[in-house]
This record gives sequence, C-alpha cells and structure tokens, in this order.
Amino acid sequence: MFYFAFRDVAFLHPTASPHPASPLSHPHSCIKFVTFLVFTLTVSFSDADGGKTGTEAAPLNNSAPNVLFIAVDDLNDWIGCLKGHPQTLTPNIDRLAASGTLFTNAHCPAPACNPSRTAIMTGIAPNESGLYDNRQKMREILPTADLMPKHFSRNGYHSLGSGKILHYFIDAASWDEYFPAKESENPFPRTLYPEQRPVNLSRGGPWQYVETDWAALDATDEEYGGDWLVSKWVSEQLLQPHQKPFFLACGIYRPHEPWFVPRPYFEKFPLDQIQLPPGYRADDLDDLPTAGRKRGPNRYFEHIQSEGQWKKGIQGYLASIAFADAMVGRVIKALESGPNVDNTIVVLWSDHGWHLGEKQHWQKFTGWRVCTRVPLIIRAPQGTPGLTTGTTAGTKCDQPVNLLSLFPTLTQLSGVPDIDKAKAPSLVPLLKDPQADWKHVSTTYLNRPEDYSISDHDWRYIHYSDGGEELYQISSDPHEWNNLATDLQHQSQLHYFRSRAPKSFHQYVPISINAMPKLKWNSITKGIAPPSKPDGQTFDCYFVNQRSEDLELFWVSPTGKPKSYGMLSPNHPKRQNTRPGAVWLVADQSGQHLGFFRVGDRGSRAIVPAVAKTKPDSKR
Ligand SMILES: [Ca+2]
Ligand SMILES: [Ca+2]
Repeated sequence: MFYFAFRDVAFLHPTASPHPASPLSHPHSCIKFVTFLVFTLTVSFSDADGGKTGTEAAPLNNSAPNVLFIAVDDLNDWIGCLKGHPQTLTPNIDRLAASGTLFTNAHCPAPACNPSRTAIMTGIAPNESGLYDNRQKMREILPTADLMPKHFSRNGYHSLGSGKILHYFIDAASWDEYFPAKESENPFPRTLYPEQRPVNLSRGGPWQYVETDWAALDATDEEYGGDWLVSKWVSEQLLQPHQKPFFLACGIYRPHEPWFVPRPYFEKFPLDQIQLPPGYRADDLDDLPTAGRKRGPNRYFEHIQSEGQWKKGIQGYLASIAFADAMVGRVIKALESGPNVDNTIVVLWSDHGWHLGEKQHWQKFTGWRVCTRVPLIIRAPQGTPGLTTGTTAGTKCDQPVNLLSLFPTLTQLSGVPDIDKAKAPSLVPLLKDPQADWKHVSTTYLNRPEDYSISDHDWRYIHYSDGGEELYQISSDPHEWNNLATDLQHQSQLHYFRSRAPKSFHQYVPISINAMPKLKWNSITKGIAPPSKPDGQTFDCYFVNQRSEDLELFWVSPTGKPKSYGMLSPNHPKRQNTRPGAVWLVADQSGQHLGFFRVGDRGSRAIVPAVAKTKPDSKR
C-alpha cells in the first residue's frame, strides 16, 4: 500500500552499519550519502557547535518522506488497542495502530504538558535542561534550542503546524506556517464554550483549576470549532501536493480539560453504564512510602467524589477521547484520500497519561504507570530512507520506550541529520524488529530533580527525592497495586533500577518574574479589602511596587484583619509564600489602603501600578 515512487537518494543514519566510503560527506555532520543518482545538493547544515549557518538547506529531493506528527493532549492508555478502559471508543486511532507499529510500553519524558512537550520537541530531557514543570518557560531555559519543525525546515522541509504542540504558545520562529497565524502565539482556533460555567462540577475552592468541568454541548462539531478547525486545516494540507517534503504537526487538544464536547460523543457513554477505572483500588495507598502517599490523594478526586461526579467525570473523559479520535480520523482520512499517502510517515502520541481516581488521584503529575504510559503509534511507508521496508501493519512492540526518542527516530527515518543533543535512542531498530535486543529503560522525570520513575520491560521503579522507592512487577500487576520495594525477595531488582537511575540532574530553573501570570490589581477608593479564604497548597508570588515610594504589604486574615508582612520598596520584587484564596492588601506609608490582590491557583506576579487606575478597576 505504501511506497515511494522514487528512491534516488537515501541517507544513512550515522549509527547505521558501516558503508563503503561515501561520495559526499559534510565535515561537521557525520552524514554519509549513498547515492543511486547523485543530485547536485546545496545542503547546508548547522555547525557542529550548534550555531546556525546562514543558508537554509535545500530539499534532498522530492521523494524524501513527509512527516505527519499528531499529538493528542492528556490522553492516557484509554484507547481500544491499549485496553486501558473497557468502554473507550477509539476506532480511528485503533485503525491507525493496526496499519503500523503500536508501542505498548511507551512512556512520557515527564507527566505534565510543558516538560514533556519541551523534551519531545527539543530532544533534551528534563534532567539536562532543568525544565521540570508547567510553570517554567521553554525559551527562558532553552533560548536557542532547535525544535523538531525547525530542524526539519533547516534540512529542506516545509514545517507546518496547528493546535497545541507546545505549552500554550506556538514559538513562531520554529515554524514556516501555522494555524492560527503563528504571530498570534495562540495555538487555538475559535472554540465553543458554555456561557455559564461551571456546568457540572461546582467549584471546590480557589485551589481548583478553572477548567475542571464536563458537559455535553448542543452544537455540531463544526460549530464547536477548536480541534475540528485544527483537523480541517491539517486535512487541507494533506489533500494538496507539496513542492517540498513537509513536517506537519497536528495538535488535538481534547481530552485535555475542560471536557466539553458535542452531545453525540457523550451519548455513546450512558451514565448508568459507566465503569470505574480498572486500576482503582480503595486501599492502594497503604504500601506506599511517605512521598507516594503525599503525591497520590488530591483534592480534585475528593471533591469530585463528594459531589457525586465521579462517573460523570469518567463519562466526560470518554466522550472527549471519542471526540479526539474522530478528529484524528478526519486527518487520517484526508491523508489517505490525498496525494501524499504513499510517502508520509505518521506518528501519533500523547504527552502523558491521566488519573481518574487511581491512587486517589485525579489529574497528572505522578510517576505511576497510569500517568506515564502513553499511546505511541508509528507508521512508515515503504521506501522510507531509514526503514526501506516500511513498518509492518499490525506490529506491536512491548519494549520500554520514551517519547524523547521521537526526535532521533524521525530524523533517522526521514534521512535528516540527527541533532547533537538527542541522547535518547532511535526507535528504528524496534520498527525493523519489535523483538530486537533493546537494552534501554524509559525514564520519566517528575516535577523536581531526583523524582523520577523508570520503566523496564516487565518492571517499574519510582524514586522520590526524599529517598522513597516503589517497585512493581507490571507483568503480574499492571495497575501497580503491590509495591515490592520493601520485599526482601526483590532486592536485586531494586539494585538493578538504582544502577539505571539518571546520573545527574540539572537544578530546577526558576521562571523569571516577568513571565509569571499576573494577578489583578483591585484598587480601593472606598471600603476595605475582603478577607482571605486561603485553601490549597502554598507557592510563591512576587509583589512588585512600580510606584516611587515605599509601600506596605498586608495579609488580610479570614476575619478581615490586616497583618503586616513588611515593606515593598520601589521596583524591588518581594517574594512571598502564599496560598490560593489569600488576599494581600497594599497601603501607603500614611496607612491609606491603596488596593489588594486575590491569589489564584498558581504562583503569580502582583504588580502595584505606578499610577492608580481609579476608573476601570474600581467597579468591584
Ligand atoms: Ca498535556
Ligand atoms: Ca498499593
């Protein structure tokens, strides 16, 4: 079914088997060509030190394979072919898996959007970059790293993207083309949201992420927009012939919260038939170390249960997955009915898994398999430079792999030079032979140095920075119910995983104050600041006084009493640990109350403006 019309020039990956002296080679690139027909190539690679050369590379030739790169947000293993939940409906993803290679033991580099996507798109692991969580800014930490689309673009490709590929920004300089327009730095097209929110899940408190909610929308897919518009734009690209090979990224946002999708997707999962997550066990926490017991239970799950919304939430997730699957189906259908099908590599992945009650947890950010295991499907046509036979339909590979391998895998497959910084192994040997000898483990980095989990073929290991450890035998305990770390019988396994642990960790790189979300300044012209309603875990906020005189910062107690927390000097940011729902009052030196900030669900900056804006802010 898949083949290349021409195979004029094939690249060999630097790690491929030795080949007779090549007719062309670049002194810095270590790339060798094998030519059947030698074309005049005007290829110009990056310098070995990573510096950029002035010339953009020309395409290798017109038969270099295209790459269709599909990212689905927050999709755990609840797809039919991974059997994560018996009721899930993902016929399109399953069909794609059946037409290529499905990795059944694939894990994310990190169990959160930002560190996972940054690692995947740069090929740089969190312990190398110091980017471990969602608060950090990729371009503050990795200002010059080439993302995958840029790297392909430098090597003769046209790079296009749509939807969420990075953590809520586009990184315009990395793409030749984007929808919506890359200059907007907003990866989301128009999306329908209910006017009244929340719809189903009442707000548990100021700690709660505002998007945690679910509802069936009375709208068509087209009216809904969002991922429908992304899949439409991507499909339009796939239906056209292209001058250059393309790297086309399609970021499907559902099943990321909020779980609002058109009603027909909810109707596939009647509420009275919803089954609880197979991995849920009420007494699952008893055998965990302290750090595991802390990381498991969270307020979301407690709140959802107390509101009687657990099954509704599961329904919302299943409906959102079914919707995402339909959008993937549109894209695959467009590929298969257009002119590019025979020379396009398809890869589908999700950035991390998701808990729906397992380990008393709702959301992500943990090291357990439910949160690290992700769908990963790769389909390569015959004639792909790095895999001339193409992938074999219906192949499954159960070796432990990591999405960090996507960058070196796609470069090798496409015959594009590898990047210096990619340290993860290419998956091409496993695409050739899923049973191939594979000595690698798959490491997932949690939100701070020394917290990580490691997946092997049959076992998984979790290590916390306080020394806590967990050990699971996945072949007999796929839901990680029985922690074997303290079992004397399994000490050799424990030693083995300790020996495979990451050798070093870059320190956590803090976000600059200017990149933090901004709290609303509520100026006080009369009346008083409201009392705090502190609720949730602490984090740091930064208070910045843009006036020319010293001001005083007060925390307002739950009974409304201001308590001084010291002075705010002009333009000298003050770091203050605080909690969601806290109210911070600012007064001048005469004691006059100028205004207040109410803390939200995350660390932020609180700017006292240079000139009091009396009109617009005084409404509240
Ligand atoms: Ca995500
Ligand atoms: Ca347990």
